[in-house]
Amino acid sequence: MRVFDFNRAIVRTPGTSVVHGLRNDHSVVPDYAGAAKEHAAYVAALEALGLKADVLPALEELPDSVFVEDPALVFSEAAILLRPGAPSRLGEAGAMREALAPRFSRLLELPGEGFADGGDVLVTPEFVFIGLSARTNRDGAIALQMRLAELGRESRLAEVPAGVLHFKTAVSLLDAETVFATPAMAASGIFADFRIVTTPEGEEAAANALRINDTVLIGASFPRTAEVLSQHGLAVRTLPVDEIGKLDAGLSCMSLRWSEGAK
Ligand code: CIR
Repeated sequence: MRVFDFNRAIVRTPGTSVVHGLRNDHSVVPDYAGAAKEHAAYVAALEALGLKADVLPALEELPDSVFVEDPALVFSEAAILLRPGAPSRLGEAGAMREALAPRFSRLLELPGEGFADGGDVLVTPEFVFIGLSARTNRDGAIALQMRLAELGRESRLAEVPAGVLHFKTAVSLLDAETVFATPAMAASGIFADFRIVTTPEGEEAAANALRINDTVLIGASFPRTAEVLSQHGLAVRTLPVDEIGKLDAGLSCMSLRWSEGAK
């Protein structure tokens, strides 16, 4: 099985409170109807790619809870409940525990009191990168390394470039040996063992692409990215991300993905 082969997903419907989600730039205001439409298109795309997507109900009291990638990390064999690094998102872990318990026979928790967001975790075939960011601190990252080791998974810590929310804001996996990264991430040296495709100028936000099975999902506002990735022989599918982009989010953030029944 390849690390980007999936047949299951968990997503959560955005509440109307999503417009109050955390964001860096308060000069732009996300639109609820638009965000809901983008989310619906995203779920339809996952289903079209062959995933069974379980849609959890909206949680109005947790504005960022649509970004289900952050409070947990899931694999075929187990799920790990994380501890989101933003105070307003802490409650998402408890809600996610309820969703994961019936779906995973092995559910691990992050020991200690450190913080770790799933957006800072990039799974590659050989090991798992854990980005140190404003959301994932060293204690949380080391605690996550312990849990990953219990699952027989090696991991490496890496600094997230300054001003970048999550590790995966700036990089995604295109295939087993290739990443798609912003120039800053590409220059960091973290991906010295990988082939790097760099985001076209002005399309740095496209770095949060999402490889699912034989397709790469990218934001529809990144035409040059579509061209570049198609030239690399990848099947590209575009999705609207303007509203969720205003919430500093991208395509990976809106689902937890795994391959049920895989060895
Ligand atoms: C936040 O700031 O936490 C949300 N507004 C966006 C989370 C994006 N999640 C991700 O990149 N995994």
